[in-house]
Amino acid sequence: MNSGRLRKAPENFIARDGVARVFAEARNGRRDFLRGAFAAAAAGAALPAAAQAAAPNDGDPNILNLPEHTRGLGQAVATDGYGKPSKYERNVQRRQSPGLTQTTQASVSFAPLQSLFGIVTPSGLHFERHHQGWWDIDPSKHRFMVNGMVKNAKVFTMDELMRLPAVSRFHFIECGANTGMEWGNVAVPTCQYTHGMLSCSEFTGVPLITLLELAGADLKNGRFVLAEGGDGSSMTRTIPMSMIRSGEVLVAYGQNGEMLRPEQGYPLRLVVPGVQGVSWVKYLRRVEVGDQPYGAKDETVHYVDLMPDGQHRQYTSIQECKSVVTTPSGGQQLLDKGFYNITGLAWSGRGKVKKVDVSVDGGRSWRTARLETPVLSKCLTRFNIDWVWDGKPAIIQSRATDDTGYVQPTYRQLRAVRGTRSIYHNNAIQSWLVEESGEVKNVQLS
Ligand SMILES: Nc1nc2c(c(=O)[nH]1)N[C@H]1C(S)=C(S)[C@@H](COP(=O)(O)O)O[C@H]1N2
Ligand SMILES: [Mo]
Repeated sequence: MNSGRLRKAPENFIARDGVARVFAEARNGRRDFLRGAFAAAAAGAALPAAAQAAAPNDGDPNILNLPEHTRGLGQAVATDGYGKPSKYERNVQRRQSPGLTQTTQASVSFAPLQSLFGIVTPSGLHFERHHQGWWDIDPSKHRFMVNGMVKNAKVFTMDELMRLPAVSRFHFIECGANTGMEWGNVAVPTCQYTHGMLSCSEFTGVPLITLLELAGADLKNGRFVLAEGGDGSSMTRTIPMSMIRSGEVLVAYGQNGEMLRPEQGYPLRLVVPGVQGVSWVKYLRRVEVGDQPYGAKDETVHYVDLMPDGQHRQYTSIQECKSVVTTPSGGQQLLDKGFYNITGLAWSGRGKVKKVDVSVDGGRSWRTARLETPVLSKCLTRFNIDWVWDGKPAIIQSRATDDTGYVQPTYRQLRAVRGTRSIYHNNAIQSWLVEESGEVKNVQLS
């Protein structure tokens, strides 16, 4: 059943035995397979819903005992004009960390990375970071202004913007504070909370350079652009013209095939590939061309890194190469020893992911994971690697390398440069401890 994948597997596919054993169990009959796979769960607690539903009718010759969904009429089309996930997936939610912030408006919700496949974050599960709450702004009233060092300051309506040549690109967005709590210690139990200020979408919009050219911007002396949001947070950030000139920076209205979600800045947001989330200004209403960095509050007081010598590092906007194993990860429970697919995400703000190595012995030995396509620049990359768990304690880690040759650091390496007092820009290797009981926990190796 999975033979296509097996045939394509590279030479270092060491887990063939594990796969074969699992599939042999499956051939012995579905009940036996389920009984084996869920033995641990059955011993302690109730069988998972899927196992319960599948088991009773399996092999039963009495047609009347077939499940309802094979005999009756299903739901009508468009029962729900905008579809929702299965009710059995209700647990897959973005979540806030109680006590992390004092209000729910100036706060954050984390994406459930452990439950997602591939590289695209479903829009309803995109992490949120609002400094002053979110808005659902009437697009017919929204305006976007270009001013500063330009010949003709311009104000665009949404209709005008959407007539212009558009591009669609896949990019990750990561808050600079993602994994921030781990600087101090092992603060939180799951990868949703350690790494969930991370999402990836296909964004559609107009390259900012097009709009600057339409306004006759001074692209020679105007070396910086200030981007300003329309919410109450006075969110303004400086974007270097060099990034904009490359055509990468977008004034975006589309996300995963539809308009942006209100939480993500509807109807307009800046997309600044590779740069920390705070520069992706939402509810974007204005850009101003200038000849020096603006030193806005979110560039001088916040989003700076306190270095070991007591000085603050500023304008360190690019999210360095990083990765995390999303399964098995903290809070999950392995049911039995045997075959597991280790999977995770890797990304770099400087380009493409070139390689991901995975260790199951706390970094003593490494194997190279398979990168799933597409592998895109400044985008999440999915990796997978086979593992046969022998039932003994294991420490699972991933280490990404990007196409500049930069290798994701250990905590020891990161702290040697950055000290211990940072909040932002933690891209260290994450460790998950698998205990003999199968319980997976967040641990930090020094
Ligand atoms: N206007 C505005 N833009 C904003 C913010 C905000 O509060 N207001 N938060 C910023 C921060 S800190 C981050 S990490 C990202 C989060 O984007 P998201 O909510 O779409 O995940 O938006 C950025 N842009
Ligand atoms: Mo952020």
